[in-house]
Amino acid sequence: MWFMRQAGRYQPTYRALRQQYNFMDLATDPSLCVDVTCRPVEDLGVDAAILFSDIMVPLAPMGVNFTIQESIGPVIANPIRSMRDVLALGSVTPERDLPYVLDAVHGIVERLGPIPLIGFAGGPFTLASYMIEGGPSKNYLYTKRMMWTAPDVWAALMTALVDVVSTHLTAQVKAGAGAVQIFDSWIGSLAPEDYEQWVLPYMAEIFRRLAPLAVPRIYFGVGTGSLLELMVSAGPDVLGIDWRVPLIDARRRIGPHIALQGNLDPARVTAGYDAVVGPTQALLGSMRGDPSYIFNLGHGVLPMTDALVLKQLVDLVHREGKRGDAL
Ligand code: 1CP
Repeated sequence: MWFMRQAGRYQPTYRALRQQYNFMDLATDPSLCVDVTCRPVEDLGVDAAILFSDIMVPLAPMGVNFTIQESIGPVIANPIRSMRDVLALGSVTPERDLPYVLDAVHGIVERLGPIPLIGFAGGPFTLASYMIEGGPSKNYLYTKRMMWTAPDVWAALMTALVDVVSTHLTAQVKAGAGAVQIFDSWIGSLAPEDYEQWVLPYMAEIFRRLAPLAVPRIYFGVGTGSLLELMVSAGPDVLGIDWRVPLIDARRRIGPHIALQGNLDPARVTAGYDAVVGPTQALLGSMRGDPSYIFNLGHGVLPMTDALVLKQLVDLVHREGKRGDAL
């Protein structure tokens, strides 16, 4: 078990650090990054770390000019809207352009010993949506309009992103990450036929390129109830889903040959431990004897979460897991 966003604002220690440093300071200073990544593992007792970074970080050396703004997220000064914009993007060599990420991976792996580190990147659709919209979006209008009305620009952008995502993840694994997760958080905004035509071929190419690394490849998105089978056909080893689909239904739909990850509603954890126990036991019970299952929330830990309740949840899952030992 581990939590998406297990390092973040719900931690008093993280909030204190953010008084002194902005987000990118933390992500680009290897010793701070090691500390922020390892803290939740040491405090909560989860079974894996996830690199403290952001999906936008590898886009900086391409020339994407962004800031991470408080309670908004990434905001981009020069949104990508034309072929000229796409052609102006640089390529990324992680060892040259993102040395701080790889230094942090080395430091984390050394500090954590046997506990695995999960490296990550954004999915090309989700990255493209920030690049094209210029920030978080509700309807993804510029993104969808590019897909439908400028397919050559879309293909050029997605092809460039396939390269960045694949090389960035490969470099993280070579530096010591033991698994990777692709956060394609916003693909749930797409109709299945649009996902299949405009996103799936690029995702399949990424998973093909990562296969020789022989580490588990996790694929996660939000609101993906109508996309599960298509996501599996992209070729991941693990499918991460949110709380809107019961895991047991997902298992029936995707068959036994892929691991599942999820999916307690993160809002539950903000409602106190009493609101967490029953649903967690039910979730674990539904997955008892499952061929391959990783406990997580259905999306990231929310900032208003009580760190103590999260710790109690970790202990509960570990206790129940031992009791069910087939878990
Ligand atoms: O100032 C702050 O402290 C900002 C909050 C914050 C944090 C803690 C942002 C801004 N990013 C992060 C870290 C982060 N981002 C991690 C750390 C590792 C961990 O999980 O512990 C990860 C994996 C991400 C990945 C990320 N960034 C995603 C995919 C995961 C998801 O939540 O769906 C997305 C969509 C982003 C964009 C982003 N960065 C930050 C915010 C607030 C957002 C979301 C904005 C939006 O709603 O569109």
